[in-house]
Amino acid sequence: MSSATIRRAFLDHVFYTQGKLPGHASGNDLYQALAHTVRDRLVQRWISTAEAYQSQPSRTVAYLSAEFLMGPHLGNNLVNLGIVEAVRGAMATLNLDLDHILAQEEEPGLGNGGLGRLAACFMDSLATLEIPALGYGIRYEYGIFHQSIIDGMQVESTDTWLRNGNPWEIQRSEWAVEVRLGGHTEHYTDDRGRYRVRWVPAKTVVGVPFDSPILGYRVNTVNTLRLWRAEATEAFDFHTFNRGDYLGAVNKKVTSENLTKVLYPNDETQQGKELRLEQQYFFVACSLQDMLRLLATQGLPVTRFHEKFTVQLNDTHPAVGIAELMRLLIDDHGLAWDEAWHITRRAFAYTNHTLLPEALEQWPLPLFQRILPRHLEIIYEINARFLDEVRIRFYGDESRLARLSLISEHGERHVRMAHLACVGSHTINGVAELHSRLMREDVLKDLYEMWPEKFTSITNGVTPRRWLALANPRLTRLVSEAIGDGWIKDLGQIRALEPYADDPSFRERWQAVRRENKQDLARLVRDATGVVVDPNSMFDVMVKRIHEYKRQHLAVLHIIALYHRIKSDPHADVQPRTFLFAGKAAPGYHYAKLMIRFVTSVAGVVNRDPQVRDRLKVVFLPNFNVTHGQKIYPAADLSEQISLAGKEASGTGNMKFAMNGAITIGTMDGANIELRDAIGADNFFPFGLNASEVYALKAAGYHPSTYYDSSPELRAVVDLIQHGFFSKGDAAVFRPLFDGLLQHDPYLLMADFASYLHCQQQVSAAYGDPERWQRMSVLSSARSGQFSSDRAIEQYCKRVWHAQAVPVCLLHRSSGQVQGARRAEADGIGTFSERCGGSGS
Ligand code: 26W
Repeated sequence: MSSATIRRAFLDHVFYTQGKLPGHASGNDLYQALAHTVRDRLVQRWISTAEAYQSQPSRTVAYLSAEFLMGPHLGNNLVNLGIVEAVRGAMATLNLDLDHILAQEEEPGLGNGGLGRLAACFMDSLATLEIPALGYGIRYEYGIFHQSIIDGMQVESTDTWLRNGNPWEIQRSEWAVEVRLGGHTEHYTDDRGRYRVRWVPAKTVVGVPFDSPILGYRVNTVNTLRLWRAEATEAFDFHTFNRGDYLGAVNKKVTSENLTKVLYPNDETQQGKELRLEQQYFFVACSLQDMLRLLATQGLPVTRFHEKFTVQLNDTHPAVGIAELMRLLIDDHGLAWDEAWHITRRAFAYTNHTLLPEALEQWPLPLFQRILPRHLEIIYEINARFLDEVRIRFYGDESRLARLSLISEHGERHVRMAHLACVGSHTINGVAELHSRLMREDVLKDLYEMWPEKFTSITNGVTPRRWLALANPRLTRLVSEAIGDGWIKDLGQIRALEPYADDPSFRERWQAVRRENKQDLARLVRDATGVVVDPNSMFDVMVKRIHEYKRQHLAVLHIIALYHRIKSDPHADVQPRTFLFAGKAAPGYHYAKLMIRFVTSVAGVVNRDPQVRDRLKVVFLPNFNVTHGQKIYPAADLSEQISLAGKEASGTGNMKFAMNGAITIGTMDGANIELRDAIGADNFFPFGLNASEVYALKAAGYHPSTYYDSSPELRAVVDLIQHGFFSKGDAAVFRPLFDGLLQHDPYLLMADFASYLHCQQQVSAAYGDPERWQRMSVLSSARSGQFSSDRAIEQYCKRVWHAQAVPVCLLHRSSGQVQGARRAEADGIGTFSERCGGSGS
């Protein structure tokens, strides 16, 4: 693909697609034109992939997720096509800057945080590993809210990511499906004397699929991300319409379309909101119908559903799919219960992403009954049969029955979605070793004892394409010059970098790269916040959703302690640091919003104080998203992973930082433990109580005030806050914060404070020795290979999905090869992929 071809195609799109002369093209016109140019280069691969999958019987992974936090597509597609430099050159001949054009893309922020971003990394790895896969989700019209900081506080506004159109999607109206909601069921006996159920819904909505291409790295595979949008049915209530109530009828249409209007911005707190259950059921019902359609196009009967599809539940959000598949098989396809259950249990697998009790989904029975009356009957039946099994296995253990039931009877009755997910799945996994163990020993203990063989652990991973090759081109160049570029597809190879840690000239180049990255970030910070930060200072970074268990406020206590040291002794030995925070708080999570205000208030004082401001800077960068992450991870010196042990299921930011050469300070939580083991204890700063110590301390009775009483430094810090030092003398502002800390402190900040400060002291000492720090930094990247999402996907393929690669061979539109391939197959001349061989040309 030559620079001249790209240039020609681009200019054509400026003219024919955007309808502009190049001289009049806006930033968005240029972006749209380039996006279309690149999309055109994907189409042939996309169609070839569909043909390859269609023409052979391989298993397809259906990844069901209420969230896909994809981030911008254009740059990633350039990386995966291997044409970044060609395109940069083509743009340069037109006096255009590629980076400027890339920056025009509105990122699809269709996720809250870790879970949605994991789904995106998995889509990249599935395509790169040439695994037949479909991502199924919701096409939210408004993604995660936009965050601004006004007077130090979070202010939300809507994310209108679709306002300029989305060049990456193709609407597939011909595959629209109907989804029923509400109403009641009727029971009858059919003409063959069988007991049947008819669901009479209160309303019907239409699901329209929008497909986006997901290209693998340097392969022909282009998988599909299929997101559903809700629309009103065609005959949307013509009764009302005929009665002359046109506006009433239109209003019903609006109501249907509300279903996919907005992403719920809660991360880890479940509220029993009707619309959310409707969203979950809607996209799952659409997706299962779509799979049944695909099965039919291959001429396969529904009884072979589980052979063709392996359905992964990304947390419990799509778990209602288990009841929906049962309903489809029994009510629509006339299968007997046992046969339907056999198929369902072999099709589904469930990933748990959280141990926090407040995040475990439970739906109030009346609400579930109102929206999904037939599904509730099916869940009752699943439960009755399941509890019969439990009765036999655990004879006489009545309390176990209550604990295991799919229906909780504490207070108002609820449907427990995690129990449904476990009962209906063949495999259940946690997302890091510790998390999987705590899952077995705590939240899902009874289910584990029922079926220990179903449980496994697959540690999360992140894609090195987006998080290194795209986000950190300078480091990518340096690494590839040293060890070749095989690591981009096989991150284990990055270990070959290890010896370079001892090479002074390499370390110098390493440091130069990191310095330039820091300068870039400093510019971004200045433009976004007006704060000028010094790239020579240590960039100490904490970016993630704001949550008490993640303990951003513990990092702030450290900052206050350093501030106090300098104020008490201007000659105190304090390593210059820039503290960078970013992350969104759920709009209804007041305590988290107060934590943001705490960061910005401390920033206000520290950054203004002439005695301190050249040594400490504190910044809260608004609106953390994938785009910002791509600038932040490559520029961080220190990665803060300081959740209370036992609370963070895995974390994935920790991996992005480590790959990019940041050093981690972290608790023994989630994947931090495996990260420390991989990178080596010498190159990692662990602190704090571990999960069993946390458990023991809480069991023994935790008294946070004893730490306050016995530590003068902690007392000084807390007193400054209490006296309103960071809130212009208004002691009331942060009272909820420190009252909580001194009285209950559920996340044990007081207990971990001393250890954290001590560890930070060691971090400072290490940073003060640049040779040591750069060596650690190189080793951090070199030993991060196992945290590639490719490794995670390989494990899912082997242990959970039993899915194999299907290399894709390019079909040529003009040569009639498409029909040719189909005919050859019908004639029994081998399979399409066999004839193509290899990974195509
Ligand atoms: C129902 C409300 C709700 C919404 C989202 C509950 C739970 C969630 C997600 C499961 C929260 C989430 O994103 N969890 C994160 O998943 C990541 C990917 O596995 C992990 O790395 C993080 O540790 C975990 O917090």
